[in-house]
Amino acid sequence: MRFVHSSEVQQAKMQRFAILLLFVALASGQSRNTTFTLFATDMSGCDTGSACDLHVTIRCSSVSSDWKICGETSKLQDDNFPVWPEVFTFEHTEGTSQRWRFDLIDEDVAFNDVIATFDVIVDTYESNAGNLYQLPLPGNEVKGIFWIHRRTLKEP
Ligand SMILES: *[C@@H]1O[C@H](CO)[C@@H](O)[C@H](O)[C@H]1NC(C)=O
Ligand SMILES: [Ca+2]
Ligand SMILES: [Ca+2]
Repeated sequence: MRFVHSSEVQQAKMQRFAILLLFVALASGQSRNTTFTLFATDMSGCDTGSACDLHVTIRCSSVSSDWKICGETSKLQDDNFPVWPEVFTFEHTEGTSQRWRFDLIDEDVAFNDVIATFDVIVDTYESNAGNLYQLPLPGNEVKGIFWIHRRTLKEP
């Protein structure tokens, strides 16, 4: 009968831990910045008798950070094809469950309505080769398409 020396057990544990760390490092890839602007097309149904009055708030979360506000556009009055001027840049690390949540909000006299919420898995967004990411509104009342426009910033 052979007794395993405690330092051998310790060593085996260390090895397992090192392998685990390696997997985490491999699964969560490199960080890089991703830049986009936002627009919407063919909006309708926000108000009776006038066009939509839209702005967007962006919330983000990841495996290491709870939901927080991380961006907001300006408010564009009476515009069913709003093109928000703000340029957003966020750092993305693959494999860290990063999410963006876009709330599309219509301004009203009495109160503002969140007319649509879009959840985007950033890994999925980033693996998409195109420059335009299309998010149709699911609602019956307010219709339209919300777009994320990937931008490439020139190196300085
Ligand atoms: C992303 O941009 C910020 C602000 O310009 C910068 O501090 C950061 O180092 C950049 N991250 C990467 C991974 O390039
Ligand atoms: Ca209006
Ligand atoms: Ca309105």
